[in-house]
Amino acid sequence: MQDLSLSGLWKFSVDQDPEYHRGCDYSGVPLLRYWKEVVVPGCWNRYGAEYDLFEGVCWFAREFVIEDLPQAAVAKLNFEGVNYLADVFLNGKKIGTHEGGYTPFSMDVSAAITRGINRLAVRVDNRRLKIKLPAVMGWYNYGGIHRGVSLRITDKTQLNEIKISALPEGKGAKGSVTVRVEPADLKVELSARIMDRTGECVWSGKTSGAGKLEIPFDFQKADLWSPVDPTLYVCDLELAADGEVVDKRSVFFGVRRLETRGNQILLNNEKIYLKGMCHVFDHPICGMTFDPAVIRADLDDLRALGVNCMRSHFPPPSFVLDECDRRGMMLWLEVPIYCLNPKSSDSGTVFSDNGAKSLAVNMVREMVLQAINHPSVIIWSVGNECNAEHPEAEAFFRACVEQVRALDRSRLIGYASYYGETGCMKDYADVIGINQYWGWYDRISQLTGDSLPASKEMNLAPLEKCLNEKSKLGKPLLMSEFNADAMPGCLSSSRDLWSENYQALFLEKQMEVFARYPAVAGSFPFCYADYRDPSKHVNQRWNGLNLKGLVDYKRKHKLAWDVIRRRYQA
Ligand code: ADA
Repeated sequence: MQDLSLSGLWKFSVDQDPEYHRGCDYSGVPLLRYWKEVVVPGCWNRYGAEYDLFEGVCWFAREFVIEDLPQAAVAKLNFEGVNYLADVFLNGKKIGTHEGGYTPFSMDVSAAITRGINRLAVRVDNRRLKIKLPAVMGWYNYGGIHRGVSLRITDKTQLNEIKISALPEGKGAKGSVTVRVEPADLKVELSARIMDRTGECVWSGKTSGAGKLEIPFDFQKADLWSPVDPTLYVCDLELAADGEVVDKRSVFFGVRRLETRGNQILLNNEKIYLKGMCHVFDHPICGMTFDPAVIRADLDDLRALGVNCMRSHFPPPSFVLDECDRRGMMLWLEVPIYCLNPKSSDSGTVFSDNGAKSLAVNMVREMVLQAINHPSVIIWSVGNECNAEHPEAEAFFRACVEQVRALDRSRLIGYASYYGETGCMKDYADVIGINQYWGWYDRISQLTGDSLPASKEMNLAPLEKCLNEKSKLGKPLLMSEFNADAMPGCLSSSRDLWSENYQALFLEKQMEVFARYPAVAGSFPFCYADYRDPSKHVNQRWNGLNLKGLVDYKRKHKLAWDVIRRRYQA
């Protein structure tokens, strides 16, 4: 078996006339002399100032050499994230198309791969009119192959969709290992061994069959995964065909149980408060490419704040999931089903469009399959601030929730509602997410940034009313977004709007309110760091960045950082 990273240097060119070049395939020709050399993963907006505002079609191409190719090779190209539409070509053959910018996908290239030099080309299109999800750009529309690329070659068959479910049982654990192998009619043998953190084998088992294979397991003594003690187990898998081992994988997992009881979230039977934080990853140097050094520094800073759960509008790459497993940082993962907002009176909306629905369901599927073995993931969220009250929304969200449940029943389903307008999601979600900005947007004009004379004071009465009402739903309430923008460095002893002082006061007051409602099981200030936000009007205050960060775009702390640290470390 061979694992090849295809991240690194690629050739890159902007397609200045995608219509004229329709049907082009640069994988059939030698590497292109006048193309620029760039690093993948990366966002093209960071490849040079001239690409910063570019939305369109770009081509990426590279060569790789395969010296040893088995007769019956199974070869899979794995992309961790390409924004937005990716057309993949290998050696002059179109392999496939993928839609969606933030979830991984793999393509079978067994029929196109060859011994010796291989030529790979990817056409990436991030034109806004082509983008269906997110429905509007609430974060910057960076283009490119912004996450890693790899190739896996095995002989005859390959391990796929590995799923390890493990729940505490008495003092031990009980669960199963499931895999899918292709081709589905080939008889294979699967063996698995589970090791604890000292490396001692706590269980081993075997099975044989074709297509989907499952081995149940249990072991007598298990250390549970929790933020305080994030114990991991590793499962070593071996797949054999005709008595010969053809594929091997090692998968980390944890043993823990999540459930809700009334308004509470329980982890391993104990009530837990989610000391959360939203994070829309963006950075002046790497854009939305999760640079390992940058995200690790962010996670260190989140730990210093006392944060135990992170929420993002889109799923992060796998190495971040690994990092969170090891650190005990819980995750609220969300697909970019973001701000789908048809009017309630309209019919034939995006919710009833079968293409949009199957795209949404597929994104959910890709998110869950990527993260299914990660104990840090506690919530699968199927969206943010959509019109879930719309009569057509019900079938749409039901399909998303059913997709989650078909793959995983061991985590909680979430949804971040607009000011508590949960619509159909109040029945489908296990936890009720409430995004609200009372005390902020009612006090400013978004167009000019000026204050509105109508509301001179911060008025949190509507927040209290909302919490009173929602507490009656009998489910945990998660304050999934709240904050005020603060211009970095703007200090004001009179706590003027847009100052760091007002933001600090806003968070203090909101948190004070939450503390009085036992149904509030977690709070997620929006957000950790300032980020590029095209939805914000450029005005007297906003400069293209969303300024709700507790740290600025370069990660310098604002005053609010300390407010949250005091609350969360208390
Ligand atoms: C919404 C949205 C966020 C952000 C926020 C804001 O709640 O979910 O992405 O745009 O508003 O800053 O206004």
